[in-house]
Amino acid sequence: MKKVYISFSSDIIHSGHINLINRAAEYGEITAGVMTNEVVSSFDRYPITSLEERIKVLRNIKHISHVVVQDSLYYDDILEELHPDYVVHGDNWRTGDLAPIRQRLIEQLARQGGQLLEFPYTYSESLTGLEHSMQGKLGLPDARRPRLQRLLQYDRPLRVLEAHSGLSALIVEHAQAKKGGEIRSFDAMWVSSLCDSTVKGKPDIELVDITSRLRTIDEIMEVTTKPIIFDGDTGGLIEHFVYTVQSLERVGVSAVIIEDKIGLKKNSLFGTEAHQTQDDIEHFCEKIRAGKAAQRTKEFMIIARVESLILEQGQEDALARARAYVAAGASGIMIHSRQKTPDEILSFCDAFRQTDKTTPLVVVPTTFNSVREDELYRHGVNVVIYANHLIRSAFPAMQRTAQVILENGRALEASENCMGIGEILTLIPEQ
Ligand code: SPV
Ligand code: MG
Repeated sequence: MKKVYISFSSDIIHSGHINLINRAAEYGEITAGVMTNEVVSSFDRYPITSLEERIKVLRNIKHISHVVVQDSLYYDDILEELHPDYVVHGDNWRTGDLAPIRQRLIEQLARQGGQLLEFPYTYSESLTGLEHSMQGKLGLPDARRPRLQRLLQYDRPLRVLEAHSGLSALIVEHAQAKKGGEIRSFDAMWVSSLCDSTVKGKPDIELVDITSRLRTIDEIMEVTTKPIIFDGDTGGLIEHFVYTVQSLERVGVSAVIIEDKIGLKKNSLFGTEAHQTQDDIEHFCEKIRAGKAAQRTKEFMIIARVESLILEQGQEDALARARAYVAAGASGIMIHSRQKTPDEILSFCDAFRQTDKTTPLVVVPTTFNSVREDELYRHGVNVVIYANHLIRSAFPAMQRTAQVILENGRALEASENCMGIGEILTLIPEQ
């Protein structure tokens, strides 16, 4: 009996797949591969159903004899292990993002003495509608909120970029880069207090109130599906924070990060140049405990942000605080620094990981921006937040355009910096 391999990324098994399976069955015994959520979401939407459910569905399809997990976009490992005579695929991947994967598969099959069989891919109008509605569901609060916890299971650090409006959030949602055979995208969005204040022309001092911050979140939620991490500043009064937690959960935010400062908060990147007071450990632990007790969903995360390095209190203080906050129930620790090199962050992470292997660690490499995600991951970091880069890149572009119009008394010279009218009109398609 010849061996046939087909890999599945979709969580909707439709008649097109069944046609493919029936044709493949004419060539031999079928092993079906199920791509992990991590692999699927690197080039398609995040699956609505779990890996386990998708395995179960495939196991129960006539003609499928075995089901295996495919944990890479590439077929290399699976081919080494299975040595199939045939790999079957729809013919819809000859161009586009998956074309390099197809090419590498063909080369490896040639070396192993196998063959790629491509059959016409059939996809009906009604399936397009179903796909659209699945995409919409991913953005609903109950589907969005738990996803951050699931993404934290990935064997890589999560990449998070700031969003301060619907439009900037769409950029985070859709940005993609192909690098070294990998398709990269952002995993989640950071609703930064700095950016949410700056875009409103206000300083980052907890002046923009929670009602306004929730409006920003709502704008973002309306047009995107990726999980949201909310910058909760100090969390405010404990008596207020418990309400904030519930409001954030209700709208579908996945995590809030609160920093251990008290009184008038200033942005951390001022460091000791601005007067800032660190909260005492016990009071901040009480805030964490109150927030955890108030939350209504099990997946919502309250991440405690340690400001000891910012306020030059040293690593031992940072470690003592981080451990106390975890003991108080914090779902993760964010450690912040304004050094130009990542040394103090890496040193903290190494020391923290000696006694705590599991609590998620979050960093914000704004000043120490030469460090790469993989180096941070090697030191135990789970989430890397690019906290202010969209607003910092948008502002100089807008400023330059205003200047050029003034200098020339007309807009012609500014046009080269601007998107075309046709493009802006169709940038946001109607539903
Ligand atoms: C923010 O983005 O608002 C932050 C990160 O809190 S930082 O500006 O570095 O303090
Ligand atoms: Mg902030």
